[in-house]
This record gives sequence, structure tokens and C-alpha cells, in this order.
Amino acid sequence: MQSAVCPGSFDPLHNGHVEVIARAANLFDEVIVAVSANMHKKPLFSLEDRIEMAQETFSYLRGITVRPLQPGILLTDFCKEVGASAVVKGLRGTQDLPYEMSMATMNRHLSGLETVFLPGDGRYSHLSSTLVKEVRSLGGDVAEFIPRSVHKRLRETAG
Ligand code: COD
Repeated sequence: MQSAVCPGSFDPLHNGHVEVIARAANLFDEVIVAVSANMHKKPLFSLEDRIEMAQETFSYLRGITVRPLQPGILLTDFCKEVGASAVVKGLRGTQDLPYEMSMATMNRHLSGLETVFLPGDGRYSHLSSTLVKEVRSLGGDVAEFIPRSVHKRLRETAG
């Protein structure tokens, strides 16, 4: 059985993430969505909320589970613990490549862990969690960019 990890902060999850993770589930027997607790900035949503939103979003897809990526844990160690042979990352465009290449190369040097890059769908290439939060905080409508469970919680959070 081939398992892969899709890691991220997912603060919050948006449709660019969802599309890449759903495609990863077509390539691997099992996909583990690893929700990172370790963020440099204070997150808008707690780790528990981010996990719940991901669980609600992916509940209709087979082979996807959601787990916390606790602070102080290397992604390579997490992958070993859950038995994953690869990390799957989405690329919005060439701007993502330098940073993602550094992480992929570091992970391969650390433990032989491979990274599979999937080109993000052009419909979502403008999406980032930061932009979704900013537009929402200024009163913009972000419903078409995020899963329903995220939209519900954003409304509760931001009024
Ligand atoms: N379209 C397609 N894919 C997208 C889009 C989009 N519009 N937006 C984001 N993505 C993909 C990217 O591949 C991104 O990496 C992933 O979704 C997650 O996005 P974010 O923004 O939620 O996640 P980040 O960048 O905050 O996550 C960083 C990690 C948690 C992956 C990273 O810090 C990490 O691996 N941490 C573990 C500790 C560790 O091992 N550190 C050393 C790494 S070498």
C-alpha cells in the first residue's frame, strides 16, 4: 500500500488545497492530510478547528485521513511514523518552486523522502490562505474559494 502525506498549515483550507489533495487521493492508496501546529504567526483558527474543517471537507472522499503535525516534529519523522513514502505538494506556479524545491531537497537529504509536485489547477492559482483571510476581513465574499465547512466557520469567527 502506497501512502502519501499532504502537509500544510491550512489556516484556512481553500479550494486550491482541496483540489490538489483530492488528486493525490487518486494517485495513492492512502493520503494523510497533516495539519501543522507550528506556525510562525498566530493562526486565525486553532489546530483543532483546522483539523475539524479538513475532516468535514474530506469526509466524502475515500482514502483521506486528517492528522495533526505537532510542533517540534520534522515532516520526515512524521512520514516515517505514518508509513508514508512520499509528500505531495501543489504548485501555484513558478513562484512556489524555489521554496518548495528547497524543502523537497532537504527532506530527501534528511531521510530519502520523495516529494511529488502536482501543478495546481489554474482556477485556483491566485488562492492562498493569507489572501482569503485578508479579503474576508475587509468584507469581501470568499464563498467560491473555500469549502462549505470553512465558510461556515469564517462567518462564525468574523461575524
Ligand atoms: N493551488 C495549489 N496548491 C496550493 C495552493 C494553490 N492555490 N495553495 C497552497 N498550495 C499547496 C502548496 O503545496 C503548499 O505547500 C500546501 O498547499 C500547503 O499550503 P499552506 O499555505 O497551508 O502550508 P504552509 O506553506 O504553511 O506549510 C508549510 C509546512 C507545514 C508544509 C512546512 O512548514 C513543513 O513541512 N513543516 C514541518 C516541519 C519540518 O519538517 N520543517 C522542515 C521542512 S524542510
